[in-house]
Amino acid sequence: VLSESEWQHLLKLWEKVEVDPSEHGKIVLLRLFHDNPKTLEHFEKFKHLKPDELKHSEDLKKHGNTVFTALGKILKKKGHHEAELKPLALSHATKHKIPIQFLQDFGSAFSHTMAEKHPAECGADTQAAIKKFMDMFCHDMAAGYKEHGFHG
Ligand code: MNH
Repeated sequence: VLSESEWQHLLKLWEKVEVDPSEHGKIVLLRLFHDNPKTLEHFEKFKHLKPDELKHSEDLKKHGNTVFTALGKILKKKGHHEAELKPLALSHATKHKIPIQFLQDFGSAFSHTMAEKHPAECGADTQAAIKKFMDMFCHDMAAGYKEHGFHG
């Protein structure tokens, strides 16, 4: 459970993200694919691209926007995100089949990217809040996965 001040740190950081969610999403996804190349294999639409094509892909920006718009909606619920997580758990368990480990890797890529791009908004308190938030997200997604019989 996050404290009110931890949520406030996250919401303040998110104001920076919202200036350009597609660019933020793209950078985090590129970092995820670099850190764990297995994650890329799950994307039919990206896995055949050459590194240079991936880096300049408009479609990756579009997907980055999709992911970060969803993440922002979840964040703004400050823990009351059951309704937002339900469809995500369903699609990521049964359609995309994304192991929880990959969601954790996404969390690390997200946290590292934020620290690099927004150092002023990413002090120790905010970094700890990001970790708590992503841990909660992964925990709740895992619970959703189990309901669909996926033990990723
Ligand atoms: Mn993910 C599609 C949100 C992490 C793989 N993802 C989507 C969609 C949303 C989304 C929204 C579009 C609607 C849907 O299919 O449910 N995804 C997220 C969020 C996180 C996330 C908020 C983390 C936070 N997703 C991941 C990770 C992977 C992944 C990590 C793989 C390693 N997601 C996918 C794939 C699709 C998808 C694959 C389908 C993409 C497509 O072909 O359009």
